[in-house]
Amino acid sequence: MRVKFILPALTEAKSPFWRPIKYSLFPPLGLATLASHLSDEDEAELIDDHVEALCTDDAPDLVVIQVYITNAYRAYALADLYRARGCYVALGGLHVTSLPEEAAPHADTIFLGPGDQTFPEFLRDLRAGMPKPRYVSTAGRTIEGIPAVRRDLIKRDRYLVPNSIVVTRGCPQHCDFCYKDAFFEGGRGFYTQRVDEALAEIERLPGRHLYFLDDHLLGNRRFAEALFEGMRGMGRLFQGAATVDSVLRGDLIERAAGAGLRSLFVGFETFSPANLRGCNKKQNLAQDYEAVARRLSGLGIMINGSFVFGMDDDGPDVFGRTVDWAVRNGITTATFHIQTPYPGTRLYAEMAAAGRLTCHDWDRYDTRHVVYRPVGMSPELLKAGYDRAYRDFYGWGNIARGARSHETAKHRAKHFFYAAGWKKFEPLWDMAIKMRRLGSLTPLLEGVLSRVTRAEPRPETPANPLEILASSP
Ligand code: B12
Repeated sequence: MRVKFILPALTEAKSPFWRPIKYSLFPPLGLATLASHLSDEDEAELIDDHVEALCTDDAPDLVVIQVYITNAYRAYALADLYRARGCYVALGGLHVTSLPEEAAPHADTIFLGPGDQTFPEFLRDLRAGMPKPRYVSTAGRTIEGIPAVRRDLIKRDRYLVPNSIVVTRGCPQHCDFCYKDAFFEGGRGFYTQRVDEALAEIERLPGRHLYFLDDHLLGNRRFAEALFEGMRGMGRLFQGAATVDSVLRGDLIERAAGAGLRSLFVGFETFSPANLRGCNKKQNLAQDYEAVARRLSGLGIMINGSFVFGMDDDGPDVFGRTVDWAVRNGITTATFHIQTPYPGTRLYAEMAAAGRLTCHDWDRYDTRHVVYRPVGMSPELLKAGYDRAYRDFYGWGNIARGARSHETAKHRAKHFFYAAGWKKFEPLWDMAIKMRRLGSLTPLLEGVLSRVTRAEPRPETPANPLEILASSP
């Protein structure tokens, strides 16, 4: 069977929101995971529309498309095109799970929830000539013992961070704005790989740097402890994501640092207790955010802080206060979001019931646009404040001020290099991406990087310095 896996891009590359550096960060791990269920006789191709030309004049037997909210329209158009040509089309992913009735007319089969059990079941049914129109992931969900990700299908040289990896699914928390509860409905909402399998997957990855894309890498203490224990001495440097409370609790974060954690994505989201209660982000309530920043800085771990603007307790002063706090506390890279109610979430249901949704164009549900009526300010003010927050945070003065907040010269240098490297040299990355030469800047940066991270390249494969610049999805 000839199978084509497609990750459609959000819009045409000419869109004003197109940032090559952002969309060349990570390969489509979800699709490469599904591809592992094919048999040796099958011919598989994996196309990532963000980083390569998508040719549509072929006619594979099966087309598998991953649908996010912002690529939904393009995904549906591609699905229609292939179905008109007689190909069997399967659609799945977050947006299909949120809005199955919207997706169904564009597919022969749709999938709700993670595909680790349902996709192999579908393949068996398809080969037997009896595929169902809908597969729903429910009981028996696990990633223990699933086959190794088909990394051979990933074109590594197209990505800044080809070594992305996921060793868990979901998250133990239940924030109202998150897609997770709907996606994992009817079964387990947080589960892990087996530690030995996760370590084997890490061993298979060349180079030195890893990026864990898990929603909450510290979410299961026992698993994380064993993982970090196993990683000690592997000589890896890695990035991941975790919650504020997990950074402050016990010594897990020290163990992570000992295993090579160098940068952490932390969901601070808001300083307002009313906002935190409003969105059910209980794990952040009454936590000392400054202590989180101090603890991580003390361990030499850079912070990619996530902040959301436009919750109901936010007024026009929220932007300045947030940027000021982030700079003062040495946050290296900041990801600001305009609150976005994704379909399927409790936030969406509440906004819809209150008649506050002002836009149903999914292209604009990208956390850069205001798609609802805010309470504490006008939509225009919210958008302008969000844009200003990015400009101010990444101004040269604030990059230098943030760097100075760290105690050691090494951390100050790392901070400056990462923050400036991510935002100030974007045209340089864009040029390298355009020339499909992401490795071409290696010699230039290698010296600088080895100074700031003391990274000795692993003997068998040289480290790619660009990988560790990409600390801010
Ligand atoms: C890496 C990543 C990116 C990367 C690229 C994505 C990529 N190459 O896959 C980049 C940086 C480009 C990115 C950008 C954006 N992202 Co993003 N991203 C992620 C992240 C962190 C990891 C994705 C991943 O690899 N997961 C691990 C794999 C194993 O899981 P998976 O991809 O979901 O695949 C499984 C299932 O979904 C299912 N499945 C998926 N497709 C299909 C298809 C079929 C047929 C079947 C059977 C099953 C199936 O089976 C897979 C195996 O279980 C997720 C958070 C997360 N933890 O998932 C956010 C996430 C997907 N991103 C999100 C958002 C909002 C965005 C942006 C809009 C942000 C922005 N402001 O620009 C953009 C737009 C992306 C786009 N193209 O439309 C949201 C999506 C919310 C939603 N409801 O759609 C998420 C969930 C983050 C969040 N917590 O809100 N992102």
